[in-house]
Amino acid sequence: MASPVTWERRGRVSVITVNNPPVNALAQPVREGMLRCFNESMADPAVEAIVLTGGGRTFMAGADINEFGKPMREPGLGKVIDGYESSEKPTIAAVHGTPLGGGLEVAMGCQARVAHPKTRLGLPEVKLGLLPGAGGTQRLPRLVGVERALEMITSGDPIPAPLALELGLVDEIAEGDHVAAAIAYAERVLDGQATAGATRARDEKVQGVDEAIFDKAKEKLARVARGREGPLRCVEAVRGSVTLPFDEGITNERRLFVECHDSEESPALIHAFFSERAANKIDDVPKTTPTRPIKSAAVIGAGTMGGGIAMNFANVGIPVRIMDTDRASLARGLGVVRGNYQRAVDRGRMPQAALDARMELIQGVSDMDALAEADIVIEAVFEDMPVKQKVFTALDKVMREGAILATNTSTLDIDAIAATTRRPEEVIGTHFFSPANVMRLLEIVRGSKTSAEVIASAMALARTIRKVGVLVGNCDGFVGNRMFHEYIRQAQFLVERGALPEQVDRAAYTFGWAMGPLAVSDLAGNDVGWYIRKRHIAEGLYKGGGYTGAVADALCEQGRYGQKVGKGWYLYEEGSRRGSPDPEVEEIILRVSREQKVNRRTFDDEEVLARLHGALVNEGSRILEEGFAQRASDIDVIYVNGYGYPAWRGGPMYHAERQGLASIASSIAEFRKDEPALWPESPLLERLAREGGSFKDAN
Ligand code: 3H9
Repeated sequence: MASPVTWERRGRVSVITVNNPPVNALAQPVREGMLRCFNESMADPAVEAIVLTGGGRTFMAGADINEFGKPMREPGLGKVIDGYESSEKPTIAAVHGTPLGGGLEVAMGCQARVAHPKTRLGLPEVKLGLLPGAGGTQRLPRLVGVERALEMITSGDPIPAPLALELGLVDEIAEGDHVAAAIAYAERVLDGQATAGATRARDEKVQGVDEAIFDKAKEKLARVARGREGPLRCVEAVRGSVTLPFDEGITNERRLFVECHDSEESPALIHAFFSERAANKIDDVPKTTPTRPIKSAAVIGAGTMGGGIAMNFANVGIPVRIMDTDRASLARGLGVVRGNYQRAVDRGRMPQAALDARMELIQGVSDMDALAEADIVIEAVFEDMPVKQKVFTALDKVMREGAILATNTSTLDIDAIAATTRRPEEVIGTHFFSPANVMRLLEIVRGSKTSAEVIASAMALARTIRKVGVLVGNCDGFVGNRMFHEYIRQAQFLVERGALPEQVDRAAYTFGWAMGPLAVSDLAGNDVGWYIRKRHIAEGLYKGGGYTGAVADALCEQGRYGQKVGKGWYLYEEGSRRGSPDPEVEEIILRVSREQKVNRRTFDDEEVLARLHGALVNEGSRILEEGFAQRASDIDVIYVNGYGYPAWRGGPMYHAERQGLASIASSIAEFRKDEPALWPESPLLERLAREGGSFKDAN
């Protein structure tokens, strides 16, 4: 097989090019090829300098993530980098695209770096539960200083080329072609011109560092990382750049890298990375399906959701009209949007000019005719079928041919909405998660008639507005909320039978969830769940028992709708989002338990988690076998990006496999004995548990 790395001589300079599409990952054949081309260039007396570059869309975007978890195949990346760094012939990296992770480590190993102006450089390993393991934690601090290196390595966020130049991470920004610029740079080095230098990063000194910076960084990270070790190990590795000679720093980095690699969080985060990419693939909607350009958008409803959805469009330069028939609501909604941007400006995250530009793109209108020419319209009105159907009947009359008609419903039947139009193939669900301008998930719901082109266009739109789109089927609550419904039912059950809200939430939070289930209800509004429970009762969902909403109903009857009114499952002080336990809630709980003639008992945290997670996995498995999710990993993507499930645990389905499906199925079977209506059977889960199978086999 042809090597993915080639070299050619251009005058005195050897240009070594890596071609391993799509992102030039540093797989074993690449490492071998880089070493071979280097050795051949060194052996050629006509070569006086070496330029290393990547073909296609980017310089190397890192190690090949598929290789982790398998035995390392020689040559290791460190060995390759050592060659380029210690070379007697100057080595220059010509970078473009996204030199990330091992890719940036290679570039830092070269003796100078010339960058295309649009390059973004970074060490994102921490996002995969790893740390830069090919010298990055030792070379970056030497090039940009310890403080900046710590920030880049512990956040994993890339920096743009102009900043990299300012910090000394790159030596020059190319004006034209970056490879030609790197060759010219090499020529200047060879000619000894003062404007160009080629030095070894390892020889730079890190000086004047107050070591307290490391403990402070760890303290800060421990609060956010909550149980994760990877970010803390990153700090320890960078500390080595100050306290140890270079080679010992490298040994220390390697030891910490291996610890990360062998941890539980790294494979889980790698699963999350690949799952996100897999979600893009849809069996019956091939990549070649045409997509419709979306150059203008419209949103119906100027509430919190509508405003948040509109911001997504404005953020990427797409003009958007928000419609609300009530002028006061419209003005209030636009005010909230402006307020959100203003907060970003006040915190220094956005310049004032960007606020102005984005507000310019958002136009409030009170007449549906004003939306007619939009490429997509997203309805975000009250979650009520007749209300939504009325909107769609009107949209069908007004919207131009070829427009996509989307609903932001979080639970309702897309087909029943589409049926009110003469174009059900153009109707799709785009379920945003609150706050819609922040949460990354976009559940894309296909109706029975939605066309492949509309599905492909909605998936493409998700990427354009920087969301993670996951295609799901049309069932009550779709994937995320259908599972969440079971999870909340368990949380309510626990409270009704003996636990207190703070115990349930603490167990979930300690596991790593962003918030416990009852705190989430307070945030979303307890009235929302109440409304849905009433609908479910009317639809006969609890005819066979299994209703656990009595305490939640009692809270709502007393107006305890959650954060927005200052009280719900918890009590909220004016302006605070952090609730504290309220003795009044405890009284309500005890009263309801008495009324239900429940003998309250204690639950340990292990059982709390077994019930919460058992409910999620059981329902996830049912969704999978009913075909409403394409694959188990899609469910993980939904939970990590839309529900605050800890990414470093991979997702509920991944975590379940890790725990063992047999043990989960057996706990569920135990729970089912006492509460059959709460634990509907999942034949798939039971079969996989019996046969030792994996959800992957069921995709
Ligand atoms: C590392 O470097 C460790 C070292 O420090 C130490 C070593 C000793 N490997 O995201 P996209 C695939 S850790 C394998 O859709 P985009 C991806 O799965 C690594 N495959 O494109 C997808 O495949 P498919 C540090 C990779 O343009 C395809 O490429 N580096 C890798 O939106 C396109 O990806 C990172 O963590 C990889 N490293 O974004 C960078 N990267 O088409 C991770 C991508 O079959 N990568 N693929 O679904 C990224 O952040 C983005 O992919 C990137 C491109 C920004 C590069």
